[in-house]
Amino acid sequence: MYPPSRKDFIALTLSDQHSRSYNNGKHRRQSCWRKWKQLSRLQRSLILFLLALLLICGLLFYPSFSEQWRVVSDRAVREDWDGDWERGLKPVPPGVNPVAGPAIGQAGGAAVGLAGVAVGPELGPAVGPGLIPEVIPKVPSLPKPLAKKRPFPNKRGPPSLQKEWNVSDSLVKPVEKAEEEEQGEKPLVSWRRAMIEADQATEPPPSAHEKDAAVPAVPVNPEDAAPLAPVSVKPVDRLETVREAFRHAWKGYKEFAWGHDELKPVSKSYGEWFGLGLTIIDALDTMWILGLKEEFEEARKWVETELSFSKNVDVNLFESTIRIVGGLLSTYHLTGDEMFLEKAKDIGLRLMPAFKTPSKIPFSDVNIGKHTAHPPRWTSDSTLAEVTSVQLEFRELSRLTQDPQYQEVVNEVMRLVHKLPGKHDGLVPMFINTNSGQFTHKGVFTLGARADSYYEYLLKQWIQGGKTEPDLLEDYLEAVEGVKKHLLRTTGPSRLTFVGELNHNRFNPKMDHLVCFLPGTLALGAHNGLPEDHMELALQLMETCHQMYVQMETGLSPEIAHFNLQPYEGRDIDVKPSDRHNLLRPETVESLFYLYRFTKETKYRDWGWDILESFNRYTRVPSGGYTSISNVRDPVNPGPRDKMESFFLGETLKYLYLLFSDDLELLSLDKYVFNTEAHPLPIWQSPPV
Ligand code: DMJ
Repeated sequence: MYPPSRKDFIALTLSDQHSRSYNNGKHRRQSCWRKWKQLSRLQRSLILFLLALLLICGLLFYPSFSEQWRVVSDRAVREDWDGDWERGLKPVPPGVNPVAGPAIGQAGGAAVGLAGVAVGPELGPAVGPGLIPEVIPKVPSLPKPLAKKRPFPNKRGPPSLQKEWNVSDSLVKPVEKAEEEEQGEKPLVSWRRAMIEADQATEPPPSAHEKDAAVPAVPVNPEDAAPLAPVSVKPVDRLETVREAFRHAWKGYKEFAWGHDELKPVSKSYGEWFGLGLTIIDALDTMWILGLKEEFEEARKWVETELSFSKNVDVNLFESTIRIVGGLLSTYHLTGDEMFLEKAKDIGLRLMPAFKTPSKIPFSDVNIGKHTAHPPRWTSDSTLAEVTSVQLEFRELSRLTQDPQYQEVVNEVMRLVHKLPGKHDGLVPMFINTNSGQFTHKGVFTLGARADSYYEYLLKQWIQGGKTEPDLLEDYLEAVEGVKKHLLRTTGPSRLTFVGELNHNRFNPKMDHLVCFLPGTLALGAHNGLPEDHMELALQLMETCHQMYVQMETGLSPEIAHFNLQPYEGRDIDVKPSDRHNLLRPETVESLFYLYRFTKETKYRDWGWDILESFNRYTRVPSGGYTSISNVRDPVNPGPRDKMESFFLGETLKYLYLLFSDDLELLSLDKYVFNTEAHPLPIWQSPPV
């Protein structure tokens, strides 16, 4: 053998490598094939099946993957555009003339926007001579915060398949149609999901002035915006709008919660509290007042045939008294139908065991089936507002039945509290012990939760009884002085008057929305001859409660507001994250009703109208019902809580209706006194015995 030359060596090496790799490949292929042949027939079929499946999936999903990529790249462009929006370069939607004024969300902004809006009786804000758009149609079911972005064409279908908009569509769009469109065009998987969709391709949020001036829905296409022909528009009928809201709420309740306590409108189900059809009973007199005969009849039938109090169930004395006893008694008065009185007697009697306590201060809970009562598991205390806010109803029950036992037990509570030490210039602590009959947790004084309706019922019992019970008046007058002395302050920036809380001599500038019953109560007192400065205070507090709505981005008040006492510019109202919810509460519209009745100032109606519009905008659920929300500061996602409290129908809508009604004799405040759940009871013609 001769040694190979360098060239030969390279050639040999290459050929060797080649043949090795070739041989290796060949070998691999052969061994793969051998392995394949070694597999059982079943294994081979399985592998072939999986491969085929993969291929099919690939073919099926390819278009949607590519669409997603396209959306992602579109969104990048949109975010740029939205960024402009948030930075203040807000695009003006076609058809809306820009109006100078502070942006909503800035302190006082929306309030300024209200100025100059002319409103006639039962008419909405005028937007131009002879052009008052119908507002019922303008009842969006969900927030539609961002603009339908024309620069980014809708890729879901060819233009010919997209909905055509025209002027008459946008100006006079019936509610049903609006709902159909919302449901039809963007199927609702859930509310939250729907809002995500609204985010991506809907209309811009209305600015303060748009909202206030009741500007009609804006056509999305600039060409459509041109007014081609005169459009016939109907005047706003505020009363009809309230009726429509009621019907919408009732629709949801009827469909998903009939016979149960509360509607859960988003999940289309119900919540049970006492299992007594609370919403039906709470809403009875509202239906009667609103003239909703059909709805009233079906509710009446349910009460007559289905409602039974013979149930082994614990109910809260206060809640069942103000909602059930109050609701049944007021409906009896309005209709003269004895069936309601019989039912009221039945539940009234079943609640009586609550008063069998060592102190005569009632327990909070009663089992209406077993005729037993007890305090909550963790304490023998009762809430002060609860034990002192069942009096109007029990007293009326005695008058109607001529059975004194009801009024005796509640009058005894008032006598005890009247002479009880521990008040602070008429202000009461929040708890009272059912054994000792003494105040507990002394040192905290509030006009909000747990104390609120104590003050309200002092005045209202005095009025109910024909102003003949001096202790009630004395306690009320002293309490108002106590409020002025200890709880009243004004904010630094805008001098808003508010009622704070006292916590062991430390002032806390915190006010519950619940306190907004106070302007109405103070005004009612002044109307009944109490000092004129009560009325002045009522007007100031009404303004503050109004600001608690208009300074929020949704136009709805938070549950609790904190006020700024610092003497410098800034926001008057701060809301802590945990206080940002709105439960569809009535107190502000309740006070607006009283103030309108006593002053006839149309601004109170306009404020109420704005609140109704905000409820429609942010709390209305398309399939029926309204929901409490978690965040009044977030119009994009107010966070539906899936609960419609019975007081929305019992109180909120009723007070709105009465606020807009020109018939001042409809439940005249000289003839009726409203219980704390808005159920009107007659003022007695003869003094109590
Ligand atoms: C209602 O049940 C009554 O108005 C009560 O006095 C307070 N809470 C709710 C409404 O907010």
